[in-house]
Amino acid sequence: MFEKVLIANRGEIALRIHRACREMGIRTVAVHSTADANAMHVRLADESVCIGPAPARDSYLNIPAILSAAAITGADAIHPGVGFLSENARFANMVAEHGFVFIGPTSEHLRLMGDKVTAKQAARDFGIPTVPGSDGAVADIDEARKLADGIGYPILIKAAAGGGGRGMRVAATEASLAEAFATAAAEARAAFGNPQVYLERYLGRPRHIEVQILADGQGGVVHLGERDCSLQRKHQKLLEETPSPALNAGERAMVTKLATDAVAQLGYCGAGTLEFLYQDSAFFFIEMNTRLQVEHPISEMVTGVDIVREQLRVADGLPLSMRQSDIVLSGHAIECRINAENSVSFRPSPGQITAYLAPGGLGVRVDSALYEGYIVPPHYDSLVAKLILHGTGRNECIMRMRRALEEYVITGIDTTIPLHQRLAAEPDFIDGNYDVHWLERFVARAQP
Ligand code: MV4
Repeated sequence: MFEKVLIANRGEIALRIHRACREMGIRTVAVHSTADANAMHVRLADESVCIGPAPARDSYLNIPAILSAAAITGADAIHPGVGFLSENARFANMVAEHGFVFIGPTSEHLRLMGDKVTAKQAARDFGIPTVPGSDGAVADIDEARKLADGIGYPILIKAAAGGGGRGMRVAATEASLAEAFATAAAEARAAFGNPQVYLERYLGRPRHIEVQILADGQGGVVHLGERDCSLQRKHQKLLEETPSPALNAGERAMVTKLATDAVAQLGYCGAGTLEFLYQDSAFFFIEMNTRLQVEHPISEMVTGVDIVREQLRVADGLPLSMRQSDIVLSGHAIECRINAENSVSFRPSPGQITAYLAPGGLGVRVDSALYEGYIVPPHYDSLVAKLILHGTGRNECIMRMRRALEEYVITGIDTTIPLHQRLAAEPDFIDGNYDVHWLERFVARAQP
């Protein structure tokens, strides 16, 4: 096993990776920007290296600085965490070229899934249903018009390099197709430097269901069930739960089998997530995330599997430490993402934490790098804590969520805790009755 791992990330996820390393006897190297000199991930790591000024492009995205930090500290491997460089194929290549192990899949798999057109093609080749649409990128508006006639309106135009909703436009009828096509392509070019777009039939009220996979590239492939991530605002997830309240056992068995069979055929190695839209009892693959995900703890809570530990093992050439038959999906788990934002206006709320007391007790996990006196910097993602609850059933889990939210003290900044408390009291949420658009309408009701 590796002796020393450099963690190329910050905040709660850097801490999460550090914890897995520590429990495996692996020493850790933290890297940080000047804004994060006093961050918890720096304090807990065995060593730390400042890699640049506050803006992420100068520090957490600064590839030469990160590789230099790995070289001077003698690290064996680099864990990219989530976001930042975690799905960057060029970075994965450079890590290997410099003699370090990239803790993640191969750069070929990163590249294949980074382009949504090739990802969708691969999924179809592996027998996974996808949303009816164009067979790959669409060259121009004339081709788009012809294809759209066959697919049927409403049509959704998506960026090949996209994800996270950027470069996406709906055309309700042919009258709006030309403008939607041009806007999506222009937005894709500006955001990703790649104007390629493709067409899909627009699903009006889907749920976002994703399957957590672990694979060792030696024939070992397991799933850890699905997560329902439909509660999003502006493509930012707010709360995730597993199992999905929308699926029955047959649907769960089907989608997890589709995902594991595809990942086995792909020869994938690492942790991965296949994203599906679910509507009218049908699943449609949309994307694959080739990294650890923010919401991974809920899958850990219902399985007892340490996902980061398995990532480290398979990156070192070891097999997965379990088979599918060893995994029991037990009870229900919910993650509340706590952001440094006002819970009504969603304005960012960086600043100093004046008091901090995290909840505890049975079935409660808190992944956070906050502490009293810490100053939340304004430069990064606003996620400051993940409150993860487990219960024997969904009702118990929601009661525990209410109890833990009530206990949680974070003062000095605004957080999304009050929003989670409103959500926990909302009949539609309690009934599991929501789609990907539900949260936008819910938060609109609270606007002054
Ligand atoms: C869709 C869709 C409806 N129909 N595709 C948004 C982000 C991207 N990753 C996929 N997205 C969607 N794709 C078709 N054919 C609706 C969405 C969508 C969405 C998906 C998941 C979670 C939240 C969402 C919010 C708005 C739209």
